Amino acid sequence: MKEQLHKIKQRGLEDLEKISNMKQMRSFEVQYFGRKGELSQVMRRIKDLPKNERPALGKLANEVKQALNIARSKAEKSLTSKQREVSVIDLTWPSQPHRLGHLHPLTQFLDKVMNIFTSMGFEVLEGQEVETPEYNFDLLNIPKNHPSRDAWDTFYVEGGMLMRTHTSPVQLRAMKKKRPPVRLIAPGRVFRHEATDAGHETTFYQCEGLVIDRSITVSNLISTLEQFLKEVYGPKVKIRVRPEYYPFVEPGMDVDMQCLICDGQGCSVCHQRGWLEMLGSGMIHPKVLSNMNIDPEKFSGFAFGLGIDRLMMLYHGINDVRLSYSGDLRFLEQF
Ligand code: FA5
Repeated sequence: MKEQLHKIKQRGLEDLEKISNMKQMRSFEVQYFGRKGELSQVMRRIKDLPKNERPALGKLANEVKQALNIARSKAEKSLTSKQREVSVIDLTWPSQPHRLGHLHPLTQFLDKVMNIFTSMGFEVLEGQEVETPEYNFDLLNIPKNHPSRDAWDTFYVEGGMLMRTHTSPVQLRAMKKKRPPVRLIAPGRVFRHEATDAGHETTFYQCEGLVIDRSITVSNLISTLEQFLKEVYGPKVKIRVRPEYYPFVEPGMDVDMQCLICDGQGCSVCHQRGWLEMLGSGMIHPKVLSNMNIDPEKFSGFAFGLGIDRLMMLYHGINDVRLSYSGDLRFLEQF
């Protein structure tokens, strides 16, 4: 057995010198150290030897094992990293399954909104996210030092430009090229410098609506919005219209919807009111019509700004607007 152990050691050291990749290294390990490996088999037989021979042979077997192990790890280190790579990459191994993404719930909801309005004869326009103060405020009848500029504080960027606080500037931009009659919507992102909570974000989506023609009245405005909300939430949806001040409309009004998260009982999303403001709207102010080079004596119109995030929240029963922008897959994968 002593001789056998010496032979195993010698052959093992010779075999190690021939090894040129990790695959060979793994078979070497199995051949010598594996459960059925040569060395293990010899070591298992030591217990059957006469008692007085066991210590010396046990010691020798351990020395052989240790020597082979040290030589093995040296040989493994000296294998180049390239050889290692080749040995561990198995090109026939099946690849990881691909996870398919899908449209964000806000994008899906915006598609729904656009489908409803286009079916009502509206066209869809896109506006710019970086605006001039003139279009975001002045031409909308919000001159410098007007207190409502405070309510729409925003982020200013280089060159005196700002991140638009609402989609309303698109009304003016669209009317630079168009003449009445017009019926259009302009969805897009808007930005505000404000504290966030379950119902408020600093970046969110609005969808502007604009209709200008002869003899347009408040009842056209209310019926259009009511029709839209019923298309989205079903005929039983409860809405209320209340007067609101916006400098660019006269009269101005907000449309609230009964909070579907708490069924009107009051929750953190609706600030315990049971109602949630979904959009601002009104009849376009004659001054703004004039800024569009439209004669307010001949034409009238209405405009609205839908809060897409809140409409989407109520549609899906989501209780925090910030989830939409969290990038959390546990949230996104539900849609
Ligand atoms: C406006 O932005 C007006 N431009 C709307 C308008 C258009 C009025 C045309 C008249 C005519 P307001 O600041 O209220 O209004 O915002 C409109 C809607 O955006 C709100 O009803 C609400 O649904 C949503 N909204 C407002 N602030 C936030 C916010 N911080 N986070 C999420 N949604 C918001």
